[in-house]
Amino acid sequence: MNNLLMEIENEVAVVTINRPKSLNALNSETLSELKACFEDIENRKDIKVVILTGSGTKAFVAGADISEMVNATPAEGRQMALLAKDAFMKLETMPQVTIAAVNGYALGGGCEISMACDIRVASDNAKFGQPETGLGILPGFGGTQRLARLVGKGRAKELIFTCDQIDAAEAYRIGLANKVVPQAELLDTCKAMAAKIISKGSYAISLAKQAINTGMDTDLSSGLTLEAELFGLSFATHDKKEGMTAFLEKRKADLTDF
Ligand code: DAK
Repeated sequence: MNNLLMEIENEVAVVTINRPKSLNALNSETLSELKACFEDIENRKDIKVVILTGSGTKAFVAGADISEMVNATPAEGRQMALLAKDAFMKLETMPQVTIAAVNGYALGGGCEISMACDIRVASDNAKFGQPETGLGILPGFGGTQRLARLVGKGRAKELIFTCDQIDAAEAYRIGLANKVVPQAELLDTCKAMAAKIISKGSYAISLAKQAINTGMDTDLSSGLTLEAELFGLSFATHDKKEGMTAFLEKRKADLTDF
């Protein structure tokens, strides 16, 4: 991989987009590597949480690579769109929990890839924004859909129509960031959150993720039906038996399913 770094420790994979000279902008090669990386991770049992971040202290991801897009043909644009769609969908639907460690600018495709993660933790210097309409395009990596779902239609429209950048505190206030921490504490905060998540039932978490993701895209009744099905499935697991038995026996549960 030319543009990604991956470190695995304690069942946590830290995936770093590593193009600091262009503020980690997403070119086709990086999108292709992200797709392959996420396909690999989704089938691994030794990784339970993925932390996605950008290299350096200035940017998480400053968007799609404008220098590549400027002269791209429609066919190349289409190819890029398909790559990104596959990579972002994998990120969103993989059974592992995904945390975006937003360590600086998260603009355009950068904001969009952070929104395909389950949780966003921002450093205090982070800036979020969707500047696409200023470039004559609209957000094309899911921004119109995921931003509206996360912060509501009115705020999403304001951000997309004005191209305003918002700081980490404002992102937290509107529900785009789950937490804001000093930059020096960003990765440790994400790792601590990952450890807490890993101590719970990983299979149950993957079912809950599926219920939330699918349920948000459907009506309440269908979402509740899906929840009931997945709830039933969790009763077939070792973790359900162990978790409840451990509670009754007043001991710590040994949860192992994934
Ligand atoms: N692409 C390519 N290079 C970039 C870049 C980007 N998005 N962002 C920054 N860089 C490069 C700069 O060109 C500069 O390179 P050199 O001049 O040093 O060679 C280097 O990174 C440092 O950037 P600056 O010198 O500009 O640094 P500043 O501190 O002055 O400004 C900034 C930082 C983040 C405010 C500024 O760099 C900036 O505004 N960057 C562009 C942000 C942006 O507009 N991003 C959105 C891109 S549009 C698609 C779907 C979706 C998309 C595309 C296609 N399909 C369906 C096919 C998504 C589009 C977008 O994301």
